[in-house]
Amino acid sequence: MENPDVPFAIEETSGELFTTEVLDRETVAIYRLTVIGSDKHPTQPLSSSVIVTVLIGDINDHWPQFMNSPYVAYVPTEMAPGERFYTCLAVIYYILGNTDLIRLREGLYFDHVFHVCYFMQMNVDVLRYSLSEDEPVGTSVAVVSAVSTRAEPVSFYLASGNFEDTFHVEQLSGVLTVENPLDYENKKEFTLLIEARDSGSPPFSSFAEIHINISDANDNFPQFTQAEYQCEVFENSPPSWVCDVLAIDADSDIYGTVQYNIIEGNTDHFFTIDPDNGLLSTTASLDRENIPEFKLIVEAAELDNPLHIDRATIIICVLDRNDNAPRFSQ
Ligand SMILES: [Ca+2]
Ligand SMILES: [Ca+2]
Ligand SMILES: [Ca+2]
Ligand SMILES: [Ca+2]
Repeated sequence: MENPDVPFAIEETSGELFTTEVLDRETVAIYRLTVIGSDKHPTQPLSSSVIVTVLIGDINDHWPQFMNSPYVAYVPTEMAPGERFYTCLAVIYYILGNTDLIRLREGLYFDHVFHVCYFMQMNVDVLRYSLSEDEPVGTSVAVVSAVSTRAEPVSFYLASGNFEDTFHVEQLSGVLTVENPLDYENKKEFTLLIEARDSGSPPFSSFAEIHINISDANDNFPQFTQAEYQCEVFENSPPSWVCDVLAIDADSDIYGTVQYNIIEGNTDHFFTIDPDNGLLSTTASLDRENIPEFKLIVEAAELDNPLHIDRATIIICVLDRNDNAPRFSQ
C-alpha cells in the first residue's frame, strides 16, 4: 500500500485490507488508498496498482448540546402548578453528508437544530478576561444584557462568587466594574454568577457565569524571616557552612526572586553567602582568640527591581577549642 499515514494495513499475500485504529467519520469521512500488487520474480518483478476508496459510514455518536450552559433557574415559591418558570435551548447535531451543513465555528458543523424551549436570554460582553492586580478601582470588566419578553426592565445582580465585594454590577446598565482593590496574592481568579431579574411579579431570573483571571504585579518587597540571626561556628575548622538566612517575597516568579549579599562586617572576607539561597559559609579557618564574634549585615534584593530590598543582621559567635597550651608567666 502506498499511503503510509492512513489507519489501514494490508495482509501481503491474501490482500485483505483491515483497520489499524478507531475511525471517526466527523474527522475523516473518506480515504483513497493506492494498493500495489507485485509478483516475486527474482529479476523482473511485475506490478500494477489500483485505487481503493473507503467511505466511512455514520453512526449516531453525537448527543444534544446545551448552549451557554450552565443554566441556573430561580423558582419563586408562590408559583402555581404547571406554570413555566424557566426555559432553555439545546441543539442536536449530526452529519449526514457534506452538503447543506451550517458552519457554526471552526471544525463544528450543524445540520439539524431543534429549538427545545425559550428563555430570557442573557448576553455577556466580556471586555477583560484577565486583569492585573494593579488595575484601578472602577475599571470596566464586562457588560451584561438581557431581554425579557415577559416584564421589562431587567435588572442585574451579583449572585455569587464576589469574594470580598471585589466587583460591582450596575443594576440597570449591567456594567461590571472593579469595586475594591485586586490582590493576586489573596485571590487569583473569580467565577462570578450574574443574575438578570425581570420586573414581573414574581420576578423570573436567568443567570450567566463570568470567569476572570487576576495576574501578578510586583507589589511586594522581600522580607527576612528574622531581623537578627544568631549563628555559631567552631574555630580552627576548614571552610564550611555556618547557617542560612531566608527572605520571602510574596510575588511570583521574577517579581518574587531575591538575591542575597553581605554588605557590612565581613572582616578579611571570612564569610561568603550564596546569592541564590542565602547559605552562609566561612572561606577560611577562624581564630577565636583573634576575633570571637562577627556581626554581618546582609541584604536581600529583588532580581526584577533592585530597589526592593530588606536587610538583616547575622551575629556569628566563634566557639572555642582548646588550642592554646598553658604557659608559665615567668
Ligand atoms: Ca498584591
Ligand atoms: Ca503581586
Ligand atoms: Ca516583589
Ligand atoms: Ca582557643
